[in-house]
Amino acid sequence: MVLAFAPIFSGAQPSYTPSPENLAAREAFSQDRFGIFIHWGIYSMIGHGEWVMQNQNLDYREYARLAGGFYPSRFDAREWVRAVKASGAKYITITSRHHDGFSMFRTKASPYNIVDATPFGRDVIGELAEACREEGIRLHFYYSHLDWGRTDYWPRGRTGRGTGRPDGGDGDWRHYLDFVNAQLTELLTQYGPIGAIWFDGLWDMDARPREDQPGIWNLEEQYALIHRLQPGCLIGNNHHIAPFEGEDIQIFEKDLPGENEAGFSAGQEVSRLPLETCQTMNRSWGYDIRDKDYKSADYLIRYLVRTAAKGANLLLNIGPRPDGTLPEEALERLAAIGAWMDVYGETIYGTEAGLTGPQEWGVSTQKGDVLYLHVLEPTEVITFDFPRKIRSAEAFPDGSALRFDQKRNAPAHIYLPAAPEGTVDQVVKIKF
Ligand code: FHN
Repeated sequence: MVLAFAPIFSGAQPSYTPSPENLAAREAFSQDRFGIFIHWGIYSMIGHGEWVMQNQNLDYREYARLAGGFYPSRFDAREWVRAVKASGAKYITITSRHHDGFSMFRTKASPYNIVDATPFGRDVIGELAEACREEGIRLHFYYSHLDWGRTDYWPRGRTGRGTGRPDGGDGDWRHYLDFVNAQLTELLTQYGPIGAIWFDGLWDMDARPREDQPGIWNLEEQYALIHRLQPGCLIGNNHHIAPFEGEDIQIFEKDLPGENEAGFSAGQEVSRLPLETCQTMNRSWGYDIRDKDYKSADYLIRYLVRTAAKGANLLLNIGPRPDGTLPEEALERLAAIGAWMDVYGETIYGTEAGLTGPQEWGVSTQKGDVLYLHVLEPTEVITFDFPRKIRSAEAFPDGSALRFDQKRNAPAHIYLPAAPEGTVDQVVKIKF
């Protein structure tokens, strides 16, 4: 039996006008420039990433038995938050529920959750919320629209077809949407102010036209609910297409805005909303015991710089182990990025894309009448077109004056001292 989706609403929040709280939250979000993504769930026990249920066609009833053995004995929310804070990141986005359908938080909407279904019995999201509050780190929730284990998630999308759910499910899509609303309500009433809800999985139904998507997923009601419960809570949706009405930020997966290297961003123009790029530290989102292919700290710092130069935030992912620890490789990278941000944070936080677009030698960020040139490819002279008169150029952070010339209708040149061996990013600060 294949049931059609009952038409619920025609579009996402019609003619949405963001509230003053929401506009202030957007501004604060854009100032942050750097956040940490955490993909954690019972799949971490298998150690083959968060898609293991789909990739290995695991039966949903058998998979659910994992919960009975989930006991992350070394989980310490404060340790996580301190490591994140030391990296210079300003917020954490954690998977409250991923596609496997297991809720990592206290919920009355389903017994399949960390408090009721595991011997651990602790609300890790609640503990994280408290630690974030203590340390001044904002908390965002990832929330999967799609579900590979619920029988009311029917008709099925293009994934999760091999998890053994009965054909036809129970055919009650409205029931599923009510469950989603109930969980969103819990997430926004149990844990204090939440910076953002980060949806994912809408692409599961991408065989259906774009204009049908808000109706299928009930976005109008969901978005209105979120904004009613917490007007300052930002809504982002990793649907890989242009934002729908009611969304407050635009997300790019493994791509800098305007680029499409990963292949997820083909259908999305860069909007005027605050932007965020999410990226993995190794190749995986959820913990994969086989994956030691970590990007170097230098690479990640440069990626953060490139993201800021696009006027976007970087959301850098970590997949904690089943015992609740963060892999050492991740901790080392957090520390290295933090050491760099301690010195260079001024050139990243609160900046926007620089007037000078990407060049062969690097990129630029800007704050008011200050431009930061980030030289990522060593060179002796940087050449760039700049529409404003340069008043001064100095090396950052030491402040030593740099020789420059700028003639009318000709590119400007800045003459650089040799960068010490191992310089990740040679920064020039220009006032104009
Ligand atoms: O399927 C997910 C994936 O597991 C992960 O959560 C990423 C993060 O951006 N998003 C989805 C793929 O688009």
